[in-house]
Amino acid sequence: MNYIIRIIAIFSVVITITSCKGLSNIDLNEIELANKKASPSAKILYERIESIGKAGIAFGQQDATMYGINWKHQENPLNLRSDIKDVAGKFSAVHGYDLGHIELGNSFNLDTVSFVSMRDQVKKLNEKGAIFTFSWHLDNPVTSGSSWDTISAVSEILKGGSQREKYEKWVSRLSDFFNSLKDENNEQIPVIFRPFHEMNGGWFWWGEGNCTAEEYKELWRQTFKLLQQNNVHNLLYAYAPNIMQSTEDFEKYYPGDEYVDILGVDIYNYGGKEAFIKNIKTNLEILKLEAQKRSKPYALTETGNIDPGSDPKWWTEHLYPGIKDSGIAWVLLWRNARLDHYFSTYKDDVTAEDFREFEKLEETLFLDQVKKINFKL
Ligand code: BMA
Repeated sequence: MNYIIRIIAIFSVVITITSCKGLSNIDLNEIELANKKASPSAKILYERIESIGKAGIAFGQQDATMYGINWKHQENPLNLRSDIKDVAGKFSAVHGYDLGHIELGNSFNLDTVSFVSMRDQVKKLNEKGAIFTFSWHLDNPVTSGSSWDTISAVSEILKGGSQREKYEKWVSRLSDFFNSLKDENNEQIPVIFRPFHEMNGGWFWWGEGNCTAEEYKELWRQTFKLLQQNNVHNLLYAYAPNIMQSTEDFEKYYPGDEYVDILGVDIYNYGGKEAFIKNIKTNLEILKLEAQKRSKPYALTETGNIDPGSDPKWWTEHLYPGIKDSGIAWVLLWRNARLDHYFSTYKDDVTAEDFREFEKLEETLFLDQVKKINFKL
C-alpha cells in the first residue's frame, strides 16, 4: 500500500471507531460468524480483525510474555516481559498460546506453560487491547503419543469411533478452558481458535496421509459442534494449512464457510531468502483470493526464522518484503524457546537492530496501536 492509501485507510478506521459511540453504529446482526450463537464480544473481535487488516499488519508472537531467551515468566510473575519489548520497547499486539495437554487435564501445556498463568496473562493483556490466538498440539488419542505420532487416529474419534468417548472428554476440558477466559467484569474474553493446523503436511496425526480429506473435514465440523454443545461462544475459528502450491491445496481440507471465520497459512523460511519471500507472496495471494471470495479476513498464522543469526536484516529484507501490502490482519512469529529453538528476536540477537526498524514501519502495528482499533459495547 502506498503512503497516501495507507493514511486514508488508517483515517477511515479511526473515523469508524470514533464516530460510533459504543456500538450504536455497528449492527451486530450484520456480522455473521461460523457460530450462530457467537457472543457480541466475539463479533467485535471479528470487526477489529477486519479493521486491522485495512489499517496495517498486527505483529504477534507465540508465548511472547511466557518466556524468552534466558528468562521465564514464573521467575518474576508480576513483571510482564517479552523479548520483543526488550528489543523495541513495545509489546506484540497478537499473543499466541498452545493448548496441547489441556485435553489430558494437565496443569501445564506441552511446553511447560501453566494454564493458570496463561489465563492470567490473557486477562492482563486483554485490558491492554491484545488479541489472542490458540493452537492445539493435542496428543494422539489412540496411542497417547504426541501430535507428531502419526498412527491413524482421526476415524477413531469421529462419531461411532472406538475413541469417541475419550475425545468428547478431551473437548469438554478444552471447552472449560475457553469458558474460563474472563475479564475483570466477569465477561468472557473472545479469542481465535486455530485447531488441526498444517493438515496438508504429513507430520501430525490429523495431517496428509494420516487421514482422508473427508475425515479431516468431519473432525473439524464435529469438534466445532461439540464446542457449541459445551456452550463455547467466544471463539473465532481459523483454518490454516502449511505452505500451498495452489488454491486446490487450500480447498482440499477446507471444512466449509459455515465452520470457519478466518483463513491462515503457516510458512517458515526453508530454502533461504528468495524462496521465503516468493513463498509468502504467492501463498498470501492464494489466501487473499480465497478470503475475498468468502469475505473473510486472513493472516500469516505462523512464521519465523529457522536460521536465526544468518542475516542481521531478516526483518526488513526477508519477512517484510513478503508480507508488505498483502492485506493480512496479523503475522505471528513462533516461540522463542531457547537458543537452539527460537524464531523471532531478543536483546542480544543479531537482528535486534533491524527489528527496531521493522517496528517503526508504518504498516506494522504493535499493542498500543491495535488497542485503539476497537469497538465498545
Ligand atoms: C512446535 C515446536 C515444539 C512445540 C510445539 C508447540 O513447532 O516449537 O517445540 O512443542 O510447537 O508449541
